[in-house]
Amino acid sequence: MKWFHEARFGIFVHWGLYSLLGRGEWVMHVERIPADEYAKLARKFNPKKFDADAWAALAKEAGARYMVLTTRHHDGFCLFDSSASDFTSVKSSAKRDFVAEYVEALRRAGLKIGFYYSLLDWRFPGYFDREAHPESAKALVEQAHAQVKELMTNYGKIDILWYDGGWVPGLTGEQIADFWRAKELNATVRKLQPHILINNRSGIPEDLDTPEQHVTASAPGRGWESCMTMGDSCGWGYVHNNPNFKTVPQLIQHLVTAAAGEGNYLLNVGPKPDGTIRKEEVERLRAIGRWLSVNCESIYGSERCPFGAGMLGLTTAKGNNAYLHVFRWPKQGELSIPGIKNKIKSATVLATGQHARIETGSNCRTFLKGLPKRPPDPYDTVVKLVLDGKPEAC
Ligand code: FHN
Repeated sequence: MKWFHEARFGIFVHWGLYSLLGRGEWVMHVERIPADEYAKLARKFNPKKFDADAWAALAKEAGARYMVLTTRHHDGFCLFDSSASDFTSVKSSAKRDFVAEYVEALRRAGLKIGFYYSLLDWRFPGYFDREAHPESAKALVEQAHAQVKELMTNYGKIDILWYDGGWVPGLTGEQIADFWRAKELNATVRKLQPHILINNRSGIPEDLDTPEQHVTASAPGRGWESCMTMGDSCGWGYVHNNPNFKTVPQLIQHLVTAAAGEGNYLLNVGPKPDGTIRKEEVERLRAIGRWLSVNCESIYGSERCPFGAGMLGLTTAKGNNAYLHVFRWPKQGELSIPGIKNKIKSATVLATGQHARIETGSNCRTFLKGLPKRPPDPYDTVVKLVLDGKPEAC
């Protein structure tokens, strides 16, 4: 978990046949497109502009430390070579193993590598009705085991296995893990990839909780990662007209909220059918990267801080340092922070290097004065407090 806690920020990528239709990754199921009709999309999926090095470069520019790519989503189409399926990007018009290209590019860029894998596959009637199609249900589980083993064997060192689609109609709790034979499968995964992190979506808690579209911390000591779309929550995959992109301040506040809870933020992009990433997503990732380039010490490897930032924002900590994340810069540039027990040795605005004058008041209040009236950073001004020891609250 050490690298994961240090990383704090990853990029989720939802890309596949559904990208061609531009209405999100659930289009086959929601629009009731018959599997054989949907499969014809594979003849048109030939993304000449796909460039995994460009994806990796954008992730680095954003300040992300890892990526998670949909190797196969619920529609069953694999972006990798599989002996367990003919419905793959290698055996259709693209004739490319995009997962292999993705892995090699991330290694060149020094990014950690995550594989998203959907256990369910809508093409199997046995998924929807196990009693009526027992052989199909069995074949579905066999496909999952075979393909996860391929992903864990054929692409070198993989850092995260991001299961999804583990839910099964009519089953709950342990029944789900039993249906997928998840215990057996994950034991094989860990034998093939001893250091790997596995999320909680195969029916077993494993290493990581995965709150989705919200940032909610797990208990101290438990790994967790919030995943989120930039646009509407229905569209992890490319949605052509997506009117609802989150603003940069919103995205940075989600990242800070995750870091404040000792968790990670996995922010999603949905590349276009040609493999390029749309400008709305590129612009936001670059803006986050510019902010992180100045303030990254307050995010990477962050720890929970026992005191907050009052009405102004949130706090993160690291060792004897606390970081005030001021989303709402006060009118006179004077920060009132309740609850700091420590003696503060210095208070410095990371964006400008400016030092604040430190005064203490009644009721365990700290006042930071002498700072500009206008916020030094438009999104989140970070004030670094060097303390006389580990942060303590009063
Ligand atoms: O059904 C999927 C959805 O398409 C998307 O992949 C998200 C990402 O976490 N997971 C499932 C919904 O919870």
